[in-house]
Amino acid sequence: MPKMAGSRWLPIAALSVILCGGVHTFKPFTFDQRQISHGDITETAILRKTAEVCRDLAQKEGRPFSLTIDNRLSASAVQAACSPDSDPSLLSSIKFKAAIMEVYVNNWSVDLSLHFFDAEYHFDNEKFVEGRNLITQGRSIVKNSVKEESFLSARVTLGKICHTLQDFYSHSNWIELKNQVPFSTLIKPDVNFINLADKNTATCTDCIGGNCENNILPEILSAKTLTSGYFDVFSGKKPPGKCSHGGFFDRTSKQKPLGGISKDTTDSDHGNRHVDAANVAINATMELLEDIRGAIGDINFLRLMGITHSSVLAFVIDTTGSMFDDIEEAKRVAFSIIDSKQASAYILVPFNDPEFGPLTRTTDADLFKQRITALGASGGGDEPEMCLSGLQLALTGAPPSSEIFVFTDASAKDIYLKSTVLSLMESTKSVVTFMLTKVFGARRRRSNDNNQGQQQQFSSRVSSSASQEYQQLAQASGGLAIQASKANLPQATSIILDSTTSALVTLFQAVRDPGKDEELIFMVDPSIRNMTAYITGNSVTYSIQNPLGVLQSSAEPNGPLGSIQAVGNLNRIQLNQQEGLWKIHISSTQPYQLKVTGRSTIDFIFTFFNILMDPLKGMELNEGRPQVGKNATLFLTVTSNTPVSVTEVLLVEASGAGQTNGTLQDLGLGSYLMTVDTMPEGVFNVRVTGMLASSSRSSGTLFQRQSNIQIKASNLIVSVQGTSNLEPGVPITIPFTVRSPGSSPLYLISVRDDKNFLQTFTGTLKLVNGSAEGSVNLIAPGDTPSGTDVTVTITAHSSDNSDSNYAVVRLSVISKVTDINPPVCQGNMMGNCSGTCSLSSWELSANVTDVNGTGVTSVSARGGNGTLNSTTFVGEGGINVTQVFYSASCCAPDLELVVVDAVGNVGRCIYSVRAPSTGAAPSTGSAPSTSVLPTVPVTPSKGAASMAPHLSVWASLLIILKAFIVM
Ligand SMILES: *[C@@H]1O[C@H](CO)[C@@H](O)[C@H](O)[C@H]1NC(C)=O
Ligand SMILES: *[C@@H]1O[C@H](CO)[C@@H](O)[C@H](O)[C@H]1NC(C)=O
Ligand SMILES: *[C@@H]1O[C@H](CO)[C@@H](O)[C@H](O)[C@H]1NC(C)=O
Ligand SMILES: [Ca+2]
Ligand SMILES: [Ca+2]
Repeated sequence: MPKMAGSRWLPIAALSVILCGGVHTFKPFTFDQRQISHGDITETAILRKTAEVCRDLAQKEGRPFSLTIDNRLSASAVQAACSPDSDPSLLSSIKFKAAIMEVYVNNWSVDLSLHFFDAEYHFDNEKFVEGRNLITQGRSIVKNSVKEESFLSARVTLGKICHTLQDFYSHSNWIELKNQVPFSTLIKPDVNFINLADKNTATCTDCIGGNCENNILPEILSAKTLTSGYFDVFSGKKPPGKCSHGGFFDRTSKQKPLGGISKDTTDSDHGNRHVDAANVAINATMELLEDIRGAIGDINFLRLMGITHSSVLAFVIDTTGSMFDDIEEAKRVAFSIIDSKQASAYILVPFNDPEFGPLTRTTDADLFKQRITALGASGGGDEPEMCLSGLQLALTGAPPSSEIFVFTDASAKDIYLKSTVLSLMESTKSVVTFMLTKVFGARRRRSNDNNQGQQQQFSSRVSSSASQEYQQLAQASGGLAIQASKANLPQATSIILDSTTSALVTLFQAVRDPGKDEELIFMVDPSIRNMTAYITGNSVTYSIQNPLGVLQSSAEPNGPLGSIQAVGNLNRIQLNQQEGLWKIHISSTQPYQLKVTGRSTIDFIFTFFNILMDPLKGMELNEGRPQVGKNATLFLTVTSNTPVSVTEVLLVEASGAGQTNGTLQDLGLGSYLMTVDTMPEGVFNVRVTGMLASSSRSSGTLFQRQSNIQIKASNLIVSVQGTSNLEPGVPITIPFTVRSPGSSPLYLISVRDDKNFLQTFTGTLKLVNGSAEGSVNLIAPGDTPSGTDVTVTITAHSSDNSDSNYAVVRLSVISKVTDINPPVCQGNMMGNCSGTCSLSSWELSANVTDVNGTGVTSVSARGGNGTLNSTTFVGEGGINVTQVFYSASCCAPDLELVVVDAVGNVGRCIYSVRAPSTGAAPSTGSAPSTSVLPTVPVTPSKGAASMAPHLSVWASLLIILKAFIVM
């Protein structure tokens, strides 16, 4: 039976409109402001929780914190509140926004994958135990991934479990049971479910006409019995008397009892509770985030959310015999960046031949200094070295959108990894710059160059074809291939210092091969600081004109527009500030590349979506290259610390003047959707143009940004369905599909991973009716630590190698978790706080234990600013006890101890010396499993801010499906 897919939380409305002939009234680009989507819920929860973490850190450090934490926060406001020491005009929130986007795109992917049909992923069919298992297992992965510094993997899993958690509030009767707080049992595997409806218990009567109030049976409501709607696209079967999900796709709701109870949209059967459900889902998401925060700590929580305003320093260094000078120079640059605190994380990958790696990834500057100091230059044998193997490790290990620098003087022996490296660049959007040095003959070869002039003859180990390969890789990512002599390298490395400054943006870039006489024009807005242009190429001459008409030629190192530094094939031009249209007139017949950067808070990130509909497998979200000749959807987020609006998004030809326009839709909160009708062939950058609201001008000012990464479309699609996690020692198979309408039926598959877990894979695929399936088999060794991630790149090439596409899969290794109980506390409070608070103090002495568990690994204090000390001893029965002493002024009467065990179970012990309040006890879903002394009642603040939902991405993504569905 052909399967079809629809939606759960929001898109069902959009789809059913399409399918029910509502096409005539459905306006694809006018979105319904009343709906709150998974994306809205996730983003709101992350913004609020992140703001709370920063507020608590400020409190701990005695700093003021003035941000009001409600549902209307913006990423730039939270970023600013979290970065009190930064210059706000150079404080970009792009990494924060990118992290949020990574989380919610993975949240969506649960609906756009095989899991669409799996009830437990959506808390359908009363699968409460199974749904909770997904959440708590996923939560362990998140915590372990963070421990291993695999933040991207942590976000992937976090997004998925947020989906399941949020669906509970839409698909169960929790809201109808008049609960206004999250159901904490969903994140507490040690608490038993009570009052679940039995399989034989009827729960519903008919709901006819939609938005029905009373189809849940009165005895279910009065006994507070928990149930959820059944959902089935195919058979429509459900146990007798059970509630359904409801909506167009759910055939169970066409059986008695008719109708459903979902709150996915305001148009759902229980749509009048949509907003209530979404608001509790926001708080439930925050509760999950709070639990994760407890286990990983505040600093790691902020790193997980991308709240870091300094960059990552990522070096891939050739350590073969001739590299002594280069390594010394890399060391010097790294030390200077570390000492000026320009980077917050460091990545180092050495490569040699045949060895490469290991990857060092650390936030510890001293460790990085040690590792880079320990590098020596030796070995390597023949000329080519394992450069791309090293680069592959860096691309998979570095955060997305990193700047990676490769130092080498040799060609790549592993050039067969080129397509893998390109795929990883595209999927991570990291920028790779090559520092290619040339050896003066004396070092390795005979030479005739004793003259010191510019006309020196180089003797390069890098052959010209190899340097072309590096150039292609650099350009594809938006980086540069810089060629310098070893002696000149120190002048060329200023580019590394440039690109580790904060708020770095790309204004313009172009490549030409061959060059021609041409004028290139770009727009500079008033937010831009430290504008720098880079031109790489041999014998390139140019002149630059600023918006006032002032000229400077390449022959003037210090002119009216700025200073030019020429070294090797690189011209670095630091330009004085001047907003308006700049022109660079380049005359050269040689290939060249131009890139213009600056510092600004206005930046953007994007991803292409292919929405696939497979008659056998359902719907799928695919993030590979878009398809040639088909419509393509680009999801885009813009950040800025001042109000901006995007007016145009173009695909601009990387090596020519061609441009492709699309339809732009504003989704709110800085997000946009751009749809290109027909994806052209060729290589493109994304260019975003918009308006900067300016207080001094009535009309506003234009800004322009360009993507670093080059995009190209493909005739084929490689997609991976329903990936799972890896258990140490247990083999898994990842099935993948290659689809192409093209004429070439034979495809060559290459599969690579960064951990050597790969066993076998399908090497060639012959497409039948435009598609074929293959598989990849992996195994993680038995001793692989939980939280290790592996990045698998599956690339398909047409047999003539003219076309390729890829899928990048990230999997996490997770061992079975048997300890599900958080540590517990037993404490005594001492002191008398009845008088003037500043004159008295109180103390707590508590024993923290994790009986039969993995042991207490951390105890921290939240809320108070007293002093905390702890010691451990072996108590009765040989149990390890962590003894905690806390003392604080009576003016700080509250304390929350956060106690964590070795697998990340978080317990909270709440103490207060306030007079017990007479307010009602909080109606949480389950009692805390820790011993609690007088508790501070949780009083919900009045006037909870109304959601300002941004428009649903879904509504518009799904219009794309129209074509599939009517077929
Ligand atoms: C969510 O939590 C906030 C406090 O964190 C509270 O003010 C609000 O009322 C809660 N909303 C719901 C719907 O529970
Ligand atoms: C950026 O420009 C400012 C002046 O506008 C200058 O003081 C500063 O040194 C520059 N920073 C860098 C990293 O070039
Ligand atoms: C996408 O392309 C199909 C034809 O391939 C067309 O029917 C559909 O309307 C297009 N969708 C959009 C949003 O342009
Ligand atoms: Ca070699
Ligand atoms: Ca435990």
